[in-house]
Amino acid sequence: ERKKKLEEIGEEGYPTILNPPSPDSTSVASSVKYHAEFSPLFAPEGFSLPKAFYATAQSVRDSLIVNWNATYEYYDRMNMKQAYYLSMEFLQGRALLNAIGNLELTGPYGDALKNLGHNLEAVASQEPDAALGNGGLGRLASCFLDSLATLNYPAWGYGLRYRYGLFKQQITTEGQEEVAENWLEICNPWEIVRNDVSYPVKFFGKVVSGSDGERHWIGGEDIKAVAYDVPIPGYKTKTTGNLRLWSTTVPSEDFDLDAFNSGEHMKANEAQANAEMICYVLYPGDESTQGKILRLKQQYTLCSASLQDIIARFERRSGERVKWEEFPEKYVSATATVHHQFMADLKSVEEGYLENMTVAYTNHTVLPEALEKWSFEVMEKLLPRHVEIIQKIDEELAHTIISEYGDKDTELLRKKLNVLRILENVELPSSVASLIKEKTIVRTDENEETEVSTEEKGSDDVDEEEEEEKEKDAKASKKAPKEQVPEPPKMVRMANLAVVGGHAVNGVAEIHSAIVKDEVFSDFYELWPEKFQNKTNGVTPRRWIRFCNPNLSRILTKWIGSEDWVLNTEKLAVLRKFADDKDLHAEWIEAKRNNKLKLVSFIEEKTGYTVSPDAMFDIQVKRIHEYKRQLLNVLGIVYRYKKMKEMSATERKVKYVPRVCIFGGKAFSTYVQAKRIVKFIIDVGATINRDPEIGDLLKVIFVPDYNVSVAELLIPASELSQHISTAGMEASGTSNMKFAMNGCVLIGTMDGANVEIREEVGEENFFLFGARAEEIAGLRKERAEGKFVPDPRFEEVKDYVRSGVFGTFDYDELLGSLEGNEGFGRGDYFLVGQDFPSYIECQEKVDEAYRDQRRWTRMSIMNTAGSPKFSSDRTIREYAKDIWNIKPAELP
Ligand code: T68
Repeated sequence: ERKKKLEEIGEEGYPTILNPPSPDSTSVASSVKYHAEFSPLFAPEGFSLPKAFYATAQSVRDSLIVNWNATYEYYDRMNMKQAYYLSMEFLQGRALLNAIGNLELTGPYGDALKNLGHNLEAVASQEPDAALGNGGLGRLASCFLDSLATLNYPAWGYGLRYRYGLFKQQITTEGQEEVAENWLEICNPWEIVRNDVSYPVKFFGKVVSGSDGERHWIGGEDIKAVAYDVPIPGYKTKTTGNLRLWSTTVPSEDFDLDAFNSGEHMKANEAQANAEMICYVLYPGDESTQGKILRLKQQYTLCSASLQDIIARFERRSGERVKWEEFPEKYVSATATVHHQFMADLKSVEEGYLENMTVAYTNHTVLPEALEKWSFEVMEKLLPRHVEIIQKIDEELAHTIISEYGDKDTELLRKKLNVLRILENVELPSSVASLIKEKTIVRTDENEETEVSTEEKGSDDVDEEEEEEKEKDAKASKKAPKEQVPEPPKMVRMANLAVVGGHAVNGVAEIHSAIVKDEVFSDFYELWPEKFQNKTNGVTPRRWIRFCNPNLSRILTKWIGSEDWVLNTEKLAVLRKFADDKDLHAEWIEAKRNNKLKLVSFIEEKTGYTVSPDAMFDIQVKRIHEYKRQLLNVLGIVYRYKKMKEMSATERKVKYVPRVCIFGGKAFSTYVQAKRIVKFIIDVGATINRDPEIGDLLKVIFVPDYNVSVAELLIPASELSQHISTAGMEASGTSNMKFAMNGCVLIGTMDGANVEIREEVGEENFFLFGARAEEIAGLRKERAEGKFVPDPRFEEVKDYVRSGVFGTFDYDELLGSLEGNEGFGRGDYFLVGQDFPSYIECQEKVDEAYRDQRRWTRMSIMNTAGSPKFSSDRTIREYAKDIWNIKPAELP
């Protein structure tokens, strides 16, 4: 079809793609100088590093805009189906080196800057990280954008333009401190504000029936979402994707001039402040009701503005005749992230065009606290019309459930309604309720029939019965009856809404997708098995090998024979042939050592500690979370330290390989236990690093403010990388893929993508330990029953910490969480004690393998060679084919 259309319109129908600053250093230099001179950001005199960065970025942006416009125009004319990736997070990191790398202009920019007195790397390091995300979820979204553009898929990302990204982390002897990340302080040189692209977004108000028979949402608070576009260059292609970020403000007529003139200055500004607040921070605290409302406002703003934009584009591209029934097939395949897919803001949902057709739901976590529920009352206030629509969807779902289970088993019907419904503790309309009542007549004995309505009983049966018993007891003892149990809160389960509304639901690694099907959404899976899929995550080999590890890239290109591996990671498998080649080994070791040397200086600069490049670099970097078990790692280090102290100098040199244990990661500001873990790591480091007896045999480093740029430095320098979550809890993990690609050997549990990495790189090249996902429930149960007998080494290590070796901080709350056997917060929910023995034994095997450098280098090569599957290009192709139904379209 496309070919035909091309013939019709002819090549002239398309804009000539200008060759932006032609790729020679003279033209690049003059473009940079132009921006340095005319950019209003800096005083005219001088050419400081920051000024050089902004001028360079603006010069690169010129090239991106030319390609962006051509791409946009092309999609417009071809009217092709486009995918939209909606995510509350995008963790883009720095863009300069990535952009000039993708445009193949690294050489000319390097030379031009040299002529202007600067070094490209130093200029690039001026760029603040765009940290509009927390971790894996946001970084995945950014890798996807890179692959989409590189593979010429017509696709855009939609997100929010947070004024403050993820906080900056400062590390002191007290632990973590958070400082606001003012990433827009100078300006974001990559974005293009589209003041002509804005949409109204409404909150609160009420719904009335109009004379046209329709329901209308009126009154309330109106804000305006304005589009900011960030061009996303593909690698070696003109296709330039787009990340459209919404910023919120008031419609201009909303400024209260009267209030202002009568001296009420703050009041005049109130609406403005309220609107702008929505995009102020990423994940505003949601402990207060106000915080909850703000988060819901954020999620709704993203969905509402993006959908209005998508629909406006559809209408515009359709010309005179808008065929709504074509919308799903021709246009949208929005993939929404986590619980943010609140898509009911469409008349078309009611008309049935969009539902089940165009929205796909990707689940990224099985942690119960992340499967978000909204208070029905809060939602009713904030989005009254949507709640009506949700009720309608919920009612339809109830009918589906009744027709599926109603005639079989009344207990089952009740159970299914309880788990599957979108609305929790909310009554169904009387017509449906009576239908259910009809179906749920329970025989209590042979002569008597009792009616039990689902709404009255449901999961609270036991409590109510107990309550009655207690009342009887109270009467008998002539005491006043106890107060009634408060009504259970009415909630909207967003994940259920997403499963019901999505045409596809997927997990992000094989094991996670199995858990999604068989545990988290097993009842939905029974209802609609065809919806469920797996799409194993991936990462972009451009940023995560080619640009962050030039030393390794040169080796790969040389041994593979060309640079094709950047686009076809399958080629990496060629390395297997040379896994024992002495020359490759020598080059491989040298590249790793050079990367380690860079990290040594960075560590010294950031922490003041000097570490030896001859030691093994053992790294765990990720968000600090109990389930990710940084605590297991650090307790393992403590155990190692204690054993070293018990030995003679010679003994410990024979037994242990010198190691630098590096941690990095941020703890959510209100997550107390995670912050204690940070403090603990710092204290352990403070003691060990200053112990003259230990010297270079063991160092413990906490790298402050871990972010994308720091990862780009750490990953290439790493030799052992830890992915040690409690099995079944890490949906996928994506840094494990980056480490493997960069020739790093993994130690890990059978969790997330570890399972597939191990399969690809070979068991002998992966250090596996710990309980399996299918054992976890049983182990927790045993634990709760007091049957768990801790390993004496685990007790020993905790006692050692308690003895005060690492300072006077009270670690009782932290260690206490690993003890006892009752519930969350205690009773070692994440099974650190359970896995401790197998972990330390596995670490001994690591030492043994590392001591044999030939064996280790082979393992390292096999990890890179085994990583082709983990390119996000593969992931994106699978999504495009199996879920989104979009095709690549290269610009003519
Ligand atoms: C991560 N999820 C998974 N956040 O933890 C990680 N956030 O295993 C996986 O590799 C990655 O997603 C990409 O798929 C997150 O970072 C969430 O899932 C989440 C959920 C609700 C609220 C906030």
